[in-house]
Amino acid sequence: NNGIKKPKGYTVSYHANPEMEQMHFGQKHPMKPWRLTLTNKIVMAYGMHEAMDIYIPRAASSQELKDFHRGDYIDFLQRVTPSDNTWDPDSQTYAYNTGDDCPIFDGLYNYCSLYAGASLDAARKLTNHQSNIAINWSGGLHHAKKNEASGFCYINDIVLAILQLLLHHPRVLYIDIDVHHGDGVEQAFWSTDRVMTLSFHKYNRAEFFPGTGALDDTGPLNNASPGAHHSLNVPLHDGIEDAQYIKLFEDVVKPCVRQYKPTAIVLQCGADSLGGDRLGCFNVNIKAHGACVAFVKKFNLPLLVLGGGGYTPRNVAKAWAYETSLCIGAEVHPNLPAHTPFLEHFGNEKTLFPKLDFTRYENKNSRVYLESVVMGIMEQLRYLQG
Ligand code: TV1
Ligand code: CA
Ligand code: ZN
Repeated sequence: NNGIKKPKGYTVSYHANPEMEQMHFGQKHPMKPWRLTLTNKIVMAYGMHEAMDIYIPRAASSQELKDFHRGDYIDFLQRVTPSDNTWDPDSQTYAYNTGDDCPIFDGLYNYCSLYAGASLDAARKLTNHQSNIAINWSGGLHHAKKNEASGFCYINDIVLAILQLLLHHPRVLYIDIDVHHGDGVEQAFWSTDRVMTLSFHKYNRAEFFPGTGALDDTGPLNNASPGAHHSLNVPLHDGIEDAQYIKLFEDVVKPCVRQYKPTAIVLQCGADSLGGDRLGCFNVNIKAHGACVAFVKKFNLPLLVLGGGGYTPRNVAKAWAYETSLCIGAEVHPNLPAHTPFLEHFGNEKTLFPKLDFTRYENKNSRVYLESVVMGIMEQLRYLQG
């Protein structure tokens, strides 16, 4: 043991099923489920498992998946195999938007029901008070829609988990720091005031997936709809840096919590917002990404912590392991323990806080621009509780 103790006064649960980690989207596909193996190895090497309740979650049932998704879509995921030709000549797409981004691979349904089961179990640990912070790094797949796959996501485990929380909680705040817009979650709760969605993301309508999430997309335009002003978006340009990102996050999240008064928070920690990510374009370090988790933790509300994107596996694993340590409030040594398996996957770089590659994206976020974004958010918040 590395002297990591159970946190005082609260419980952290960690939901991880190793069966998921073996799955393959395909050789060249950026989504690598084995980044979860790397994450868990670091967590264990530090001895963090001693400080948490560890659960190997069950798969979600098809009935549970249908609480959000349409029945025929779930039936399709359940029976489709890689050799089926699902090409639809009428729409010129594969069925239910499967294809390059969302391939049909061996074990797909098992993969989907496992990450969804983990998020459901995690949410239920929170609602039955067995846990104060519940972590599922295999979840956070925010693009999946009611009846189609999108952006590497098939089942929206976040929506399913929030629906669980809503059985016990009047208001849930959803925060998304993945570099992509959390469109699937936003869309699912667009018309309700019981969930506030808040996504930070790179925004470029024509050039960056999924192209939604402008500052003025804040809910139904009809002010009579309860959902009006309850979808918040923080659109960003390339290259945002640590100090800017942390300040922006705090300047936006704090008033959201003060105005909306959530009784539970769901935090999607997509690690593609880190510098040097294969698909991302920000210049955020692991410590700054973690600072967002630490800030949200301070509200002392039931907290569901989820993964999401993250395409440079060695950095994803370090970020999520570090964020696990923040959740349990443990100080960990800034070098990985010597006995960490797979050190070769970390380029033999033992530091938990490697120098990331910031050469690819120049910072295009001016101080004035970020101030205008904060003002835009504040303007939306003024509409709440009149
Ligand atoms: C197969 C092989 C698929 C190599 C996909 C990058 C690949 C991408 C691949 C890729 C890739 C995207 C689009 C274009 C929609 C398409 C988990 C019509 C090198 C949460 C999802 C990004 C992000 C989807 C998911 C995006 C998440 N970027 N190589 N695909 N079109 N898709 O732009 O938010 O992180 O890139
Ligand atoms: Ca986001
Ligand atoms: Zn992403």
